[in-house]
Amino acid sequence: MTDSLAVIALGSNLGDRATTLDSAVRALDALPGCRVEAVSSWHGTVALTVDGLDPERPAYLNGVLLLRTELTPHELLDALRAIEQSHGRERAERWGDRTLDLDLIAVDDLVITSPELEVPHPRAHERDFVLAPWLEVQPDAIVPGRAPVAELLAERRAHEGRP
Ligand code: A4P
Ligand code: MG
Repeated sequence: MTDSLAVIALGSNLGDRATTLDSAVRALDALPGCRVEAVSSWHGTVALTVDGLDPERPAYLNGVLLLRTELTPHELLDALRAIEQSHGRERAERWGDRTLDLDLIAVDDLVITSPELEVPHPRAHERDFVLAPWLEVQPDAIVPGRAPVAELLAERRAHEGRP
């Protein structure tokens, strides 16, 4: 059986965030045919809402992990949804506060466009809270169809005038 390397982004801004993220890592490693290969550090980030960055909202902890998997991307998406549910995730508003968000960022160099799954994740390339931890675990990563993660992050930082 061939396996794939999936890039998964984790986020939490409610409850005991680090405990939740650590528990999600264990749940992903316990999935059939899956093994966690690398986990970034947890980055504290300002909440991005549909109206922009909002420091008044509870701050997020974000991270990225690499998962070696025998599951198909759709099977993996279903598994991510189940793990979110088992960690108390409730869907209220789009980009609202959440105990756990698991997004499938990339799977090898696949490009998937289906109603329920888009890979690479359509907003990953413009989000520091995905790119920075991703770079940590995979310094030579490329967003399929776009550019190297290091380049995207450097461009964003140059633009914002940050170091
Ligand atoms: N879906 C399609 N493609 C994917 C994919 N590659 N990975 C569909 C995961 N899901 C994918 O997602 C909505 C639907 O997208 C799913 O049913 C799935 O079929 P959701 O998790 O139910 O809802 P959501 O997360 O609120 O929406 P969305 O648009 O995925 O939000 P994002 O883009 O994930 O953003 N601020 C900070 N600082 N840190 C964060 O982590 N996260 C968000 C959520 C907003 N602000 C944030 C953060
Ligand atoms: Mg999501």
